Amino acid sequence: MYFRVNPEVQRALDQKRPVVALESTIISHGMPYPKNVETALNVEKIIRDNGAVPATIGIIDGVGVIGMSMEEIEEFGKRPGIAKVSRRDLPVIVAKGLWGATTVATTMILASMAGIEVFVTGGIGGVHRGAPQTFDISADLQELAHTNVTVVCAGAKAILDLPLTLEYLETFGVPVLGYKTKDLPAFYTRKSGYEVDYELNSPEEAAQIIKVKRAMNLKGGVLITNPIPEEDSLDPQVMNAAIDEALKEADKQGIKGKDITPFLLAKVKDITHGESLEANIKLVYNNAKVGSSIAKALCESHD
Ligand code: PSU
Ligand code: MN
Repeated sequence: MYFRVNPEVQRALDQKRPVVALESTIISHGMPYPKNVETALNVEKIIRDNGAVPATIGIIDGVGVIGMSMEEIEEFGKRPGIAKVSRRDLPVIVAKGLWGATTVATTMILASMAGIEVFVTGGIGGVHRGAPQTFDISADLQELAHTNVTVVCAGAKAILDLPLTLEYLETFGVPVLGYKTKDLPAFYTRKSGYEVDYELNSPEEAAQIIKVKRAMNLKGGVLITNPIPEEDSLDPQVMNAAIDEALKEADKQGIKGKDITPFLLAKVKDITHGESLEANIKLVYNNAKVGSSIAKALCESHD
């Protein structure tokens, strides 16, 4: 078996109770220790308090683990050298029996193998700025095109090219929905200035769309973008300046490929003296609330 499902998660799935998948790249590569572990455990608690079962996903000794223990989450937060695993890395890391932190793409793959339909994260990968030259487009977008999992995120941050990311998702038939917003959220800020395809007003509405998509056998994911709460959001001008500075630094140091997102996240955190990290944590908590409500609505609407 290439993956194992935690018995509590499996029981919930068998009994058609709500389960929410969570990724591990955000733990190993998206936030520093010990805030990463503290955040991951709090996210699980929020999901539980909201009546769903959390399933944090990662690869341990070559096995996809769906529903890590607290000790395993702690290990993902502090063990050095855990690979960042996207779709192309998955067979290699499994074959070699290594540890791997799963990106949005790989978490979707493993969630879907286990039968989990809803996945909560902070931000997805997308079309990077300069992609027409570099071809740097996250495998997350192709996964959304093909794998039947709903991803709840806080939009995409301006380290990406947002209009090109929206165009790409349109081409591949991925609905981009705004949770109580018409404006695509930009991660640290509530608005990007670009429109989402449709506004959603309730978890039930989201569940209905997911159900119809499933019934019509329209393959692929649904992207639900949920703005950071007003009180936690950051000044867009300050953030855009910080992102521009981080991008220049990445360029200067020749950072490329899979290293670029973790590099930019860490750099933006330093430039903002940790403010961006606090906002990042709060928006994930907020997504956990919305994601668990959607997972619940989806279970209640099962016929
Ligand atoms: N955006 C964030 N935090 C993250 C990531 C994205 O704000 O931790 C991670 C996610 O795991 C996402 C991955 O799937 O980065 C995308 O990396 P890439 O662009 O190399 O595909
Ligand atoms: Mn990339």
